[in-house]
Amino acid sequence: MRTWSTPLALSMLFTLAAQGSDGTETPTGTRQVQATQAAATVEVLGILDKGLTVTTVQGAALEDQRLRSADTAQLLEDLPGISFYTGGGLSSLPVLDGIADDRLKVMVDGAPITASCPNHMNPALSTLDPAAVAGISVFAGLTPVSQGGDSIGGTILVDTFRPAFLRSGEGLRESGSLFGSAHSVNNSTGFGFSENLTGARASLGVSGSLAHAGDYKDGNGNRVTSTYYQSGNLGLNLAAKVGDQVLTLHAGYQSIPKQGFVNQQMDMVGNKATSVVIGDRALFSWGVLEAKAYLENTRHEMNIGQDKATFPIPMFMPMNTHGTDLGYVLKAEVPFGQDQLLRLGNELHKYTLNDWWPPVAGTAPMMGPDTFQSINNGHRDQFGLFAELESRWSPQTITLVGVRNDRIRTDVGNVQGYSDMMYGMDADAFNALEHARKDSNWDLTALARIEPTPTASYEFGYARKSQSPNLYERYAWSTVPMASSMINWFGDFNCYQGNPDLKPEVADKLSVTGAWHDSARRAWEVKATPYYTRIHDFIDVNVIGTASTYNTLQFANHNAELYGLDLTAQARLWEDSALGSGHLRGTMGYVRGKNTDTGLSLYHMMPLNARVTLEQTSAAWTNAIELRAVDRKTQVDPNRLEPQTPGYALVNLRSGRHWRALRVELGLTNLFNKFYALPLGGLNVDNDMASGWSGTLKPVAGQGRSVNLGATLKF
Ligand SMILES: [Cu+2]
Repeated sequence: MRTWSTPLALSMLFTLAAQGSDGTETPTGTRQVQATQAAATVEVLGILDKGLTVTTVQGAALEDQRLRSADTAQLLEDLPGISFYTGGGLSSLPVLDGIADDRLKVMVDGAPITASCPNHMNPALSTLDPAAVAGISVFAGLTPVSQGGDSIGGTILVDTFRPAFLRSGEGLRESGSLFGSAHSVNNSTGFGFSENLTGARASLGVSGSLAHAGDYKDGNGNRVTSTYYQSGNLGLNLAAKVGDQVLTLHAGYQSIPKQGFVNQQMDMVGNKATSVVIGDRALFSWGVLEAKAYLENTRHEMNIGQDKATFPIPMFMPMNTHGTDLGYVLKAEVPFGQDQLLRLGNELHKYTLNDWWPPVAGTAPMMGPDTFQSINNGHRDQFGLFAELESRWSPQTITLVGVRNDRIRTDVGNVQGYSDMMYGMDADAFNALEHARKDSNWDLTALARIEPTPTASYEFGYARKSQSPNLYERYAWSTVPMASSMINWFGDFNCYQGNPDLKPEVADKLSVTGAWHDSARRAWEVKATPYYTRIHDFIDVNVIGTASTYNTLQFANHNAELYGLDLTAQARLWEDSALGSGHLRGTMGYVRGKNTDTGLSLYHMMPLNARVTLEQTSAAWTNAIELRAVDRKTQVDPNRLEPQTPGYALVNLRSGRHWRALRVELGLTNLFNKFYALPLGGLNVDNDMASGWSGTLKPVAGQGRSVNLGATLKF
């Protein structure tokens, strides 16, 4: 049997199947032998986790990365095609090849988590600490239907846990880690621990962390208000091996008592998230069956936070959100012979949302005397079915074809505003409408991977992906700016209104990835992914009102196109010399997006950007210098009054040393203390608020120079 040997061939999706066949337990009996053989075939095929466009971050790279930021999404920052809408220090929204936020499918331990906030302050990756992450896989190119569904962008899979077991008779193994980090730019500190007990039949893991930061300073030494945060996380993982099955349980709890949002009028003043995921992976003579069920519960509170409360005209306004994600995922993997693998799946995802804003005494009729119901008893239910066939035609040629249907039903109850006088007309009009909507969305993927020579491989194909609107896009109902300015996950200070007649988005994507390397895949590699996506019924906006510093926008279907190029390259410069070994790595991303109805640029397109890292490693040391360069942002969306941002270049240094189980890292980011504007950071609403709404909205500035210290002790 042949195994793929790309540098990215880091298996994670099939870890459990491998454990069934790697000799930790000697199989006895024919049925078990068949089951292990089936699992082995699943393992060897598996284009999913070994494809050219799948990138996995784990191990040392992950440990390095998490000493740098308390924001879990930032673990992905070195990957090609990735950028971030920034806002809160823990809650940035990833963008993959120009497609952002909840258009990406993000799964934490197999469970999708929906942001439950009209500003998307609590997206999936913000619900756990970076230290809890055991591995991340990113599907950036053509996402297989088994990894997609109700998403037009790529897929990000985060695992906090990979069950492992000892051989019988090896007793019990205890392992764990302690870590701490500190950053001078915002006086942040982070602490965490993990503790694992592993036996032959069961394993147990617990982890916890605390993170705290003040406001950061920009390159001019000015404090960027409302960039502080504080969070606490706890995780529990259990796994048990019962015959040919592995049962898992993951439970997580997170509290974020405060997190400032410099590009929003509101801050997070409380967020509690609890999650439970149970899983069962079973080997049968016919293949592998995986079942997962999850429940995630988020209680979210917004108001103006500690910085905004000190401004001349503090505008207190409590806003509460409660969301739950409940569902299951069933996947069967059935090998046919040695060369074909059929995947069948079914999933159900029931999301519920309530968003209500209590009255503020003395402010009627604007903000009282009643409770404002933004989303009342909202539901978004997804029922998906898929089939996917992976075929190996020769050791050099693999194809994958899949089809998937998702039925999405959305609905909300009737609403009321703070007062009849100001909000009654809108509420009556909305309540008179039929709210329930049903969509039936079809996805298709057809891709091939070929390796014509030992020094080149190509992956190419076509994907059609669909996504229904989120609840705010369909049902945010108020036309009063006081209320519609709160519906905004773009950081652009505009007012947003929903549109119950929105249709699902349908994206057609063509993509090819070419990878060229030396035959041993050690000395060098260059990888390029050009892509083109046409999106039918893309949910963009129409301008329905203008004011001096903002527009009132309504979500509306438009046609759009996106195209771009992701490039990565790496080379070994020297090895085994007195200086250890040296590597040069680089990534570059280019993307353009256009509303083809209006000819305008799509919002928040990351300008051309590149990162080059020279790294020197020896037995104990890792030293690196990194250059990050970002071009001017000139492609902007005038409908959102999006500002241009200047180009910039940053230099970062880091040095790490091991002493047995202790690793210490010292880093210097933004070495020259360069002042720069974040191209996807939105507008600094705080400054405008502090100046009594004088109308000076500027892009949010990035972090100035920071001395960073991190240490990890493993035992
Ligand atoms: Cu919020």
